[in-house]
Amino acid sequence: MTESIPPIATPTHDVDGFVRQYLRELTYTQGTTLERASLNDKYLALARTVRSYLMARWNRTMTQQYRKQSRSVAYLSAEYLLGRQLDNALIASDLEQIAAEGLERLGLSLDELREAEVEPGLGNGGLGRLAACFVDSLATMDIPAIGYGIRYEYGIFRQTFVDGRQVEEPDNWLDNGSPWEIARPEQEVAVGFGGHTEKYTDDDGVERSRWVPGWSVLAVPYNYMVPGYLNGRVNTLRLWSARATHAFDLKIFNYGDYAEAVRAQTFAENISKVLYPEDSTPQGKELRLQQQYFFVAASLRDYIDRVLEEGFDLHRLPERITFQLNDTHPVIAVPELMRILVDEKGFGWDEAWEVTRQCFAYTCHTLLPEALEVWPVELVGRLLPRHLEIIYRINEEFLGQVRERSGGDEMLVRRMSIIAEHPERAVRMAFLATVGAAKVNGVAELHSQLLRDKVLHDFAQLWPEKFTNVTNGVTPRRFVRLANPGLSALITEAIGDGWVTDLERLRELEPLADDAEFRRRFREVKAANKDRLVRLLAARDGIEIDPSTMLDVMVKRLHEYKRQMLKVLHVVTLYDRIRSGELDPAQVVPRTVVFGAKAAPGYKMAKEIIALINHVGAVVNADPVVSQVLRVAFPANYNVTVAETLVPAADLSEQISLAGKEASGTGNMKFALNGALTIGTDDGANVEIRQLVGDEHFFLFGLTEPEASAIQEAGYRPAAYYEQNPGLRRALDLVASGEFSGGDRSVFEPIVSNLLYEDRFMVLADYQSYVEAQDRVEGAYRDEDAWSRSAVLNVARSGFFSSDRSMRDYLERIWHAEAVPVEL
Ligand code: 26W
Repeated sequence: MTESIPPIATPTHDVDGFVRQYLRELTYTQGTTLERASLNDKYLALARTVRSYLMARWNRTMTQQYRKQSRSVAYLSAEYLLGRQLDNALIASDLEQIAAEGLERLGLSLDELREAEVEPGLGNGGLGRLAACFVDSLATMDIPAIGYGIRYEYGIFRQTFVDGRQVEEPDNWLDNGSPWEIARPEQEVAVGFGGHTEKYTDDDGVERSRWVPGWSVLAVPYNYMVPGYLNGRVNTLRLWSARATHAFDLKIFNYGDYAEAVRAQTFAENISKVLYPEDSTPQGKELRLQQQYFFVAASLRDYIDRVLEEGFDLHRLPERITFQLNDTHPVIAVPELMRILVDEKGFGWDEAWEVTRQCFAYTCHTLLPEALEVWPVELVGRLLPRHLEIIYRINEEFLGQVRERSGGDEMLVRRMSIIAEHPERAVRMAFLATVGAAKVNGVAELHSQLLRDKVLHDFAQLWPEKFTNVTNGVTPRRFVRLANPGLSALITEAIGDGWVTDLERLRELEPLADDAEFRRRFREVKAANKDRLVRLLAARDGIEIDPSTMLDVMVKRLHEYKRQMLKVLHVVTLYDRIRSGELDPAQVVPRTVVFGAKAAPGYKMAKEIIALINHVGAVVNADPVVSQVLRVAFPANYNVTVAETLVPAADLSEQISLAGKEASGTGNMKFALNGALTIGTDDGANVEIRQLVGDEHFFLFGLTEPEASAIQEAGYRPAAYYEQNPGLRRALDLVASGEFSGGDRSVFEPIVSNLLYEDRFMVLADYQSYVEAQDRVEGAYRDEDAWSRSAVLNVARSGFFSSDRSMRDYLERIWHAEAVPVEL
C-alpha cells in the first residue's frame, strides 16, 4: 500500500521551488490569496515555507538520535530569549538569497516581511539569551541535545515610557500565530502538586514512601526547531505549556458548577501564563516554584519514558545523559529524579543518589547574594511534600559527611546546610544544586574564582575537583553573520567563510588591521550600520540620531550593580563642563549616548534611574549648545531584535559594573566581535576580553575586585568622594538641584541620597577613574585610523567568545559527549 505513495520531497532548493511552496502555504494553509493577504498572512506563509525546507532534516535528526542512542545533553532552563526565528532559519538552510528573489518575483519584499515577526521574548536577559546561543551552537556542532523550558504565554513585558517613566505592557507574542512551534498534545504528561506522603510496606515487605498529590496539571509539549548552520541537523527545543487535567474539571462540572470548573481550569493554566520579569531578587512567589517544578517534572518524565521505551536500564542513566541546570531555577529536578528512582522504580537510596548525582551539572550565573534562590520550607512542604522529605534526607546524609570530615565542626555544618534557619527555615537552592551535581561551573574565569573563594567556598574546599569554569560565549551566526551582513561580507572576502563555524579563524584578520584600505572598508561598513540604526530608531521610536557622531552604547538590564548611574553622571559631567565653558564644544568629540534597559517592575530604584536617564536626556537634547556635541537616546523596549541593529553600529561598548559583581556579561562579547571598543572595569568576561584584545585596545578603569572588597571591609564612605571631588560634586549637585526635574528637588532626591549615604555598588568611588577613561576615549577616537585599527583587532582577537567554544569546554569538562553528524 505505502509503496504506491511517492516519497514526499522537500521543495527544491531554488527560486521556482520556493515560489511554488510559498503559494501553496499562502493558499492552502493560510487560506488566502496574494491579493487579499495581510502582512501577517504573508509573513506566516513565508515562515511556513522556510520551515518546510527544514522539516525533513528535523525528522531525520530525531529518528537518528533515537536509533543511535548516543550520549546526549539536556539543557534545563526556565528561560530562552530566542529572538526572531525567520532570519536564523533562512541562513541555517541557505535560503536567504532564494527567498529574497522568490518573494521579489511575487512582488513582495523579504525585508518588509521579516519585520512582521514578533520575537519570542521568553527570557529576562543574559541567562536566557545564553541558553538560546547554546542550543544554536549544540545544533551547529552536531551534538545530540535537547533544550527543555517553559512556553510562557506572555514573555518579558513590553516597555513604554510615560513622562520618562517605565510602564509595562503585556507581551502578546502568540497573538498573530506561531509558525515555529509544533504542539504534541498526545505527548502530554501529568504533573502533580500538593497532597501528602504516606508510608507503606511493599509486596517484598520493604518500607517505602509515596506521594499522593492533591491536584495536577497537564504539561503539553511544543517543539521548536533549532537548525544547525548548514549541517543538516535540526535539534529540538521542547517548551511546556500547562493545561487543566480533564478529570479535574469534569468532576466539578458534573456537580453542576460550571463557573467553578472554568475557574479551576484557569488556575491550572496560570502556571505557564507569564515569565517572571525579575532577574535580580527572587520574589519567592508560589507560582514561580510551581513553574519550576512543572517544567522540570515534565522534562524528566519525557526523557525517562523515552529511554525506558528502549528497555534502557536506569542504573546506567549517567552514561546516556547530563541534565545541565541553568542556574538554580531547575534544581528541584534533583529531588524529583530521586523520587522517581526511589519511590517509583524501587531503587535503594544509595544507588539512586549515585545515579542522580552523576546525571546533573549546575551552572551558577550570579554573585549577588540576594539573587540566590531560597524557598521557604513551609512553601516547599505544602507544594511538594515528598520532595521536602527527600531534600531533608539529602541534607542529613550530606551534613553527616561534613561532620565526619571536619571532626564535628558545627559552625561549618550550619554554614553548609541546605536548610537555612534564619530569617525563616528555607531551602538554599544553590547549595542543593552544588550537593546534587557532579560539576559546578561559573561563567567567566573571575566569576568561577570568586565562586570558589567566596560564595561556595566551603563546598570548594570539600570537593575541589567538582568546580570548574566555562567562560560564556555568543553565537556568531546571529550576532555577526545575521546582525552584521556588511562586516560578514568583508570578513568572508578576506579570509573565506569558515569563520562562521570556526570563529578563531578571525585571527587571520590581524594583519589586515595594518592595511589602510581594509580599515577604510571597515569604516564604511560601520557607517552603513549606523545608517541602518538611524532608520530603525526613526521608524520605531521617532528618535533622531546623527550617524556622524561617536555611538556610545550601554544596553543591558537595569540594575544598580551594572551602574547605568555612572554613565548618567558622565553625561551630566559633560553637560556641566560644556555649559560652564570649561569645555569648548568645538573641542569635544560629538557623541550620541544610547541606553537600552528594562527594569524589573518591582525594582523601585532601577525605575528611578530610568526616569533620570530620560529626564537628563530631555534636557541635554533640548540645550542648543550642548546638543551640538552630546545627545542621549533611550529607545524603549530594548530586546534581541533591537540589539541586532544596535550592536553592529556601536563605536564604544559600556561594560562598567562594579568589579566582582557581573558574573560574565555577554553583551560585552557581542560588541567586541562587531568592532566596538570597550570601556570597562576588571569584571566578568571583560577581564578575558582585555587579555585577548590587548590593553592598548581596551579602556580599563575602576577598582579591582580585591580593592573594592578591601574598601568595603574598612567601611566605605561615599560622601567622602563627593566632598573631595569638585567635578563629582557639581554633577551630583546638578541632579539634586532639580535641573533635570523642572526645578523639583524631590524627584531625584532618593537617588542622590542613596549614592551619598549607601552606594552599594561604589559609583562614587569609581567616578573619577571613569571620567578620565572617557577622556582617553575621546583622545583615541580623534585618531580615526588608530581607532579603526583597534576596532579591527577587537574583531580579530575575539573569536574565543563564540558559544561554539563554550560548548567545546562543556563537552570536555562536563558532558563528555561527542558530535554525531546527521546522515543525509
Ligand atoms: C528572580 C531570580 C533570578 C535571579 C537571577 C532570575 C534570573 C537570574 C539570572 C541569574 C540573572 C542573569 O541573567 N544573570 C546573567 O547571566 C549571564 C549569562 O551567564 C551573565 O553573562 C551575566 O553576567 C549574569 O548577570
